[in-house]
Parts: sequence; structure tokens; C-alpha cells
Amino acid sequence: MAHHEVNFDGLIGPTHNYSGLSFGNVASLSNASAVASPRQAAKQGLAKMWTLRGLGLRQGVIPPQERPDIGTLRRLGFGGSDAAVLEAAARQAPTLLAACSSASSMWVANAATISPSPDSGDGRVHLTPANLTNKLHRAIEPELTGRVLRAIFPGDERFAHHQHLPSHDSLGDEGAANHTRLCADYGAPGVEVFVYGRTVSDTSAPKPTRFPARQTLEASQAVARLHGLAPERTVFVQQNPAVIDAGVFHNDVIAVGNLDILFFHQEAFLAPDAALEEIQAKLGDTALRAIQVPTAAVPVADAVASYLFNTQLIVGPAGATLVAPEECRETPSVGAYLSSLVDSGGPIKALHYIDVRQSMRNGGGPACLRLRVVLSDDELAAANQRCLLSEPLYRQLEAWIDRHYRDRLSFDDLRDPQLLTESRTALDELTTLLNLGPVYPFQR
Ligand code: SUG
Repeated sequence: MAHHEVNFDGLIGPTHNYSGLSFGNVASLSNASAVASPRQAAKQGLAKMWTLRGLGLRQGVIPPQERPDIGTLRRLGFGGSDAAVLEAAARQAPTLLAACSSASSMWVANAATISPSPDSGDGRVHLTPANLTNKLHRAIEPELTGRVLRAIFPGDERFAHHQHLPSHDSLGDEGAANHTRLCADYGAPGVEVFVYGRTVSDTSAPKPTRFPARQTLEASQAVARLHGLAPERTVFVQQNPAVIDAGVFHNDVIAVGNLDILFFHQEAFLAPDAALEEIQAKLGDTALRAIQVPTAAVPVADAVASYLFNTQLIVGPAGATLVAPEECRETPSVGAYLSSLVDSGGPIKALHYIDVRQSMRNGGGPACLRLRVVLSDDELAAANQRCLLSEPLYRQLEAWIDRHYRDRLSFDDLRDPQLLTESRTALDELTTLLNLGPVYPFQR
């Protein structure tokens, strides 16, 4: 049976804004309090999905979360009507209002880790929502993420849904952003590579000193156990702490892989030679095609600014294509490197540039906006078909964005009860469009 890579992208929500919430994420901090355009953001994200579909990939849609998150604000002691909750939070605790209003669920590479059926012990697709403990605005995502994933991948015959790991710093888990699957073809058992930033149980192990390491080895190990992965096909690799301190807050900011190709920066891993050796040994007869980008060609700062490694690496019969953000073309070292890469005769044959600038300003590139799911024909048929992007759905979503999204949004708008009403009205309609059922708290 054929297996396919299906990219599910997060639809960017109506409260998209720049609040500088992510310490360690250079773009988020430098654009704090810029004025955002939720409408433009959502359209850029949707256009990316349509482009990927045009490039021959199957494409799915993941809905945004309900924001502002009135339920969490109430848990934090703000009471009265919804409007009173918003007003009191804006006056007494603006940072809490910002955290509860972020559209960060768009970056679905952090929504979950997913192991396809050829890798898992029981032949099912395994899904574990990420607990995202490191940032408050993201730590409030996993519960709804789990509910949404169940609505997209229903039934436990083919899909095994796990609860997110306990929400504690020692088990910080950021999902697929720190996970790569390498294989000969999608239907063959793969080698799952988990990249972590620190080890809790070994206090002498190196760790970053400036910015937080969001993913722990212990979290990655727990996910691998839950998914029934074979140790002989699982690799745990430590990220280089120095690049975390340079703004690489997830591994997908410094490395990306697909099938037998691993595209990564020379400084990505703490012990790159050992990591490559172990991956190759576990891949067996499949030869890893490793493309290592030297610091001399692209300094880490340029990789972070351009999101060279947050490109989508897609592989078709004619070879691999990198779907890169416009910022790559505009960063001189990266633009020059990419031109030479496609001329080098290596596996990457083509480049495709896309504009996701609204998301990029918060540190979310093309690969952050998608959650890759490898599915067999049967599993794909069992998924919620209305969440798969077709031309009619694309047109409907475009019109839906035009109907409900604001063109400008700044921090001061988050207290506006009308924004909450607009957001809920939009999401209510979306659940019908995507046939999700009443997943949102306000619908229950
Ligand atoms: O978690 N930015 C996100 C970006 C996530 C990128 N994802 C991947 N690399 N896979 C984060 O840091 C910024 C929100 C703000 O500042 O308003 C934010 O959450």
C-alpha cells in the first residue's frame, strides 16, 4: 500500500499579533509591539498551502485555537462578563492578556510529534501533542490540540492519540520541530531522529547559558516509548547549545530532513560526526544523503535571520525542492549559497520562494507552519476529508478570511470585546467548513 507525506498547515488565527512573547526567539523579540495584519498573515499561510498542493503534495488544514482564551484568564482570577475579563486583564496584567491572545497555534510543527504506522510497534499512526511548557502562551495549546487532532484523525483503529506529557520543565516537549524521520521510502520503516536541547538527568551535560533549551532528552525518550519505536531505529541527538544561544530555539531552525536527505548546518549538533554515524548505521542499506552547510558559506546568524533550514524540503520524482521564505533570497550569503546548491548536481534540484513574512516576524517560517504526517492510502481515507485542501475549500477559506479578519491588529486591540466576538464567529463557521464538530470551549 502506498504511503504519502501529507502536510497539515495551521490556519493563522484572527488574533495574530506581535507581543514579544518568546525569549530566545530573535524575531519575536525584535518585532515586539509591531502592528500585525491578521488578514494578510492568514492569506499568506493559505497561499503557501495552495502552492504546496500545486507542487504535487497532499495538503491538509489545522484550525486555529480560540483566542483570546477567556477560560485561562478566568482560571487566573479575572471574573465577570467576558468583556470585564478582558478589560481587567488589560489593566492589571497585560502580559497575561498577551499570552492568552497569541495566535501561536499556527506553528503546528510544535503541535505534536507523529510517528507513522510503519515505525510504530502496533501498526497505527501515533500522535502526541506537545506540552510546550517553556512559554506560557504556548503551554495553553496542548489540550485543544489533542481534541483537534482527534477530529482530524478519528477512531482508534488506525490512530493512537496520546495525552501530552506532564507539563513540567523537565519534560519540555516542542513536538515535530525537534523530530525528523529518515527512510528509503515513506512506507518502509524509518529512523526517527529526536533532537533535544538539554538532559535533565545528567547535570554535567552541556547546555545553553543565554536562552532556554525548550526540549529535553527525557521528553523525547518518553514520546519514543509511547509511540512504540524500535530502539534500533531511533536516534537521540543533542543540539549544539551554542546555536540555541544564537537564537536556534528549535532544531527546525538549523536542520531539515526528508526521505534519505538531511540538510543541516555545520554547527547544528553537539557531536555531528557521531550523530551521522549512528543515523547511517540505523538506516542500514539506505545511504544517507547528508548536505552540511559550512559556517564559512552561511554564518549561524544568517541562517537564523533567513530561516534557511526552516524551508520545506519536498521530494518528487525529479529530485528535491526547497520551499524557502523570501528572506532567504534577500540574505546575501544564503541567496548565494542556495544558487550554488541547485547548480551543484546534488539532490536538491529546485528552489521555490514564498512570502510568509507575517509569520516570519514572529519567528515562524514555512516549516513551522506545517505538521508532516505520513499516511497510507487507508489512513488518508480514514482522515477527516473536509480538512484536506481542495480548490473549493481553498476558495471558501479565502472568502472566510475576508469576511472575518481584521487588516491591522496591535496590542491595544486585544482588550476589545468585539475582537473576541469576531474571532468566535469565525471559528464557529470554520468548524462547519471543516466538519470538526464543537471542538472549541465556547461551543460546549
Ligand atoms: O514558539 N513564536 C513561536 C515560533 C514557533 C516557530 N516554530 C518552529 N520553529 N517550529 C515560538 O517561539 C512569538 C509570539 C509573539 O511574540 O507574539 C512565538 O510564539
